[in-house]
Amino acid sequence: MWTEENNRLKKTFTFKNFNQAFGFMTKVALVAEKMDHHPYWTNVYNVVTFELSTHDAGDTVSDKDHTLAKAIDLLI
Ligand code: HBI
Repeated sequence: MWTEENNRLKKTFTFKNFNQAFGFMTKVALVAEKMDHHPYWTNVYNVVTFELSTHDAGDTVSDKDHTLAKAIDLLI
């Protein structure tokens, strides 16, 4: 579930292994580039964590973040 805190839209995804996690990240990267909206994210082995915000909107959560969050969920 995406949660909003400290002007960030956050969610953590856990995969079976690094290959699964990185394959997911590759798909997210292509979507993000198409949207010209890029996530702050971290990856450690099988865990990918997003903290979405919009610099251009004063570093707060905007409609673009919610749209990207929905697109990310569709990749699972
Ligand atoms: N990605 N998350 C995020 N927030 C932005 O404001 C943003 C972005 N990607 C590209 C982008 N803005 C462009 O409009 C330029 O500011 C680089």
